[in-house]
Amino acid sequence: MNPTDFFPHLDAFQIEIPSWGFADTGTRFGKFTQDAAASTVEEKLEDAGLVNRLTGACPTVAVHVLWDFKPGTDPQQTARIAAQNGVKIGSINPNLFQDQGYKFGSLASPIQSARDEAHAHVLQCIEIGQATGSDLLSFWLADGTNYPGQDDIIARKKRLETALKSAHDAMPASMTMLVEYKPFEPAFYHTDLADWGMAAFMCQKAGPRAKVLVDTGHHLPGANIEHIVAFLIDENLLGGFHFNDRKYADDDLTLGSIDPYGVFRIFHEIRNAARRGVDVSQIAYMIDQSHNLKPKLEAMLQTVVTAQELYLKACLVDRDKLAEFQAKTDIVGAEETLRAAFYADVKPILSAWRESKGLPLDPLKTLRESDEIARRAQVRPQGRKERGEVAGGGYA
Ligand SMILES: [Mn+2]
Repeated sequence: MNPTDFFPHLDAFQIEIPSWGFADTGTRFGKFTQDAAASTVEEKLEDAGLVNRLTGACPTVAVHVLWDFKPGTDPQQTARIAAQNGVKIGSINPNLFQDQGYKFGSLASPIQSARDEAHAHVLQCIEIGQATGSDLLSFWLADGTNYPGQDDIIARKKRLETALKSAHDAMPASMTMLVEYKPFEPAFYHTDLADWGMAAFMCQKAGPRAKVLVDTGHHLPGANIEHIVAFLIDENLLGGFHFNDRKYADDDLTLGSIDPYGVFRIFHEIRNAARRGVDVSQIAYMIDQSHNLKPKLEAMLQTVVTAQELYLKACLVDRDKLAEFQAKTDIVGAEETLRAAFYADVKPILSAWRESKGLPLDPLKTLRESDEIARRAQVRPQGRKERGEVAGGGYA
C-alpha cells in the first residue's frame, strides 16, 4: 500500500463549511458568546479562509441568505470577499423559518401571503446563487404542525409539491436543489418533510435536478443512515450531506464525536457504490454544526480532519476480499474486513498528502499554536460594540 494511491481520494473529498459555524449560536435557553466568534459575513469568510488554508480541503462556504446577505448588500461583493480569503460561495440556504410570516409554515403554509413571501425569497436566493457563482440551492423547511387537526396534511403536501416544482423550474440548468428532511423540531406533531422517503418523493416531483440532502443528525434514534444513503445512491437521488453528530436528537455535535463507526459505515456505502461504477463525484459534503461551547475554528478543524480520516478508512476497505466473504456468506470474515479498515491508522497517509500540498501536517495543532484565535478575540468585540450588537439573547 502506497500512500500516494490514496491522494486522488483526498483531492476529491472536499468539505463545505457553513458560515454560521463561526458565529455565536446557542440553544433556545440561551447563547454563550465568544470574543473570537465571527459576526459579519466578512469575519465568517475570513475564518472559512483560514480553515481552508490549514486543511486544503474546504474551498467553499455555505451561506444563509438572511444572515449573510443583509438587504441591500451586493452578492458579487460578498463573492469577492470570499475570493480574497481564498474560498468561494457554496450552497445557498434560504431562510424560510425566521420571519413572523412563517408562523404556520413557509412553502406549505395555509396562508397565501406566507407562501408568496417564501416563493419570492427562494427566487432571490436563486439570483444570489447566480451572482455568486454557486450551483447549489439547499432547502431545509421548518414547516409542520404542532397539534392534531391543526392543518390538512395532504393540502400542505400539495402546496409543498407545487412550490418545490416552481423553485426547480426557476433554477438555471447548472443549479441543483437539495432537499433536507427532519423528523421533528420546531414542529412537534407532524413535519411536512419528516424523512428521506418524503424528501425523495418531493424531489422526483420537483424535477431531475432535485436531490435529497442527508443531515446525519436528522434521524430518530436507531435509524440506519448508511442504508438510507445506499438506497438513495442507487436511485440517483442522493444530493449530499450535512455532517454533524448526535446523541439524542438534532444535537449539532462534532462529526464522529459520538459514533465515528457510523460515519465510516456511511462512507463505506459511498465507496461501495463507486466500485459498482456509480459516479459519486457530485455528492456534496457539507458541515452543519453549531459549536455552542467549543471554540469555533478548532471545532471546525476537528470536523474536517475527522471526516478525512473516516473517509480514508472507508477507502481502505479491501473490497475484493469483502465480496469474496459475502459470496461465501462468511459474515465474520466480511465484518472483520470492515473492522480492519476502520481500525487502521490513516494518519501517515493524511500526513503524506498534507506534506505533498505544503499544508500543515497537523492543522489543529498549528492553529492552537498560532495567535489566530487570540487576535480575533482582541479585535472582534470592538467591532461588535461599534455596530451596536447586543450579546446574549435566546435561540438563534
Ligand atoms: Mn442541516
